[in-house]
Amino acid sequence: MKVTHSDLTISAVLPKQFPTEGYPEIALAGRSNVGKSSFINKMINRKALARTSSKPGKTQTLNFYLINEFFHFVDVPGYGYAKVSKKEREAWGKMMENYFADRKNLKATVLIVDIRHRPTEDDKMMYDFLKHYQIPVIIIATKLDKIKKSQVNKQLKMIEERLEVEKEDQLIPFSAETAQGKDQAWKAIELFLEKR
Ligand SMILES: Nc1nc2c(ncn2[C@@H]2O[C@H](COP(=O)(O)OP(=O)(O)OP(=O)(O)O)[C@@H](O)[C@H]2O)c(=O)[nH]1
Ligand SMILES: [Mg+2]
Repeated sequence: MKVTHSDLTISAVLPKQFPTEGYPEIALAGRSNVGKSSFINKMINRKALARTSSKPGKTQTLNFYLINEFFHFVDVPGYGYAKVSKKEREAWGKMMENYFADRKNLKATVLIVDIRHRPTEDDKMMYDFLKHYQIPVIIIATKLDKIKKSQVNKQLKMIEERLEVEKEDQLIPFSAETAQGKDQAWKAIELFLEKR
């Protein structure tokens, strides 16, 4: 997809704030600081439309970015950041449940993992949560620029085994630094946007 337009529609917390125009949605999910917002920016050729940070916990709300007046990327706060109170974690869980459990517009979720690391228990829970709600998942193994070429296949296999990735779900190596994997990621996303 050639992106010519991108804009923040709304930062939402409560369901009543979610957009009502009916655009299809592709949501992001992943550990705090893994690179969700960077993924969006690279896909839409914007340096900083989605706010990123080297400190975890940058994204705190559900941010709906309208792309080409055609669909929304929904950036979500990450999980697994240790310095979060029980209360904050509960609020996060409630917000996620509110969105993922019953969102008709949601066509697929891009689950971002770090290609360098074994997916965490939280990653596995997130994947299982999405499968439970029968939400199609595209898994992006990001920060590809941080490992040697010779390591890529081994890491992908490890991730696939750890998450017990189901046959219908794609696993795509990606880098927000070099844009590797960008075309393949767009192809995967477009497939779900056409299913309307
Ligand atoms: N080298 C490299 N760095 C990356 C890549 N993607 C993201 N980063 C860096 O990782 C850090 C976190 O990126 P974000 O996009 O803010 O992560 P996030 O998942 O949105 O984080 P939260 O909003 O806190 O959940 C930033 O310093 C990015 O520059 C990548 O592909 N390669
Ligand atoms: Mg973010």
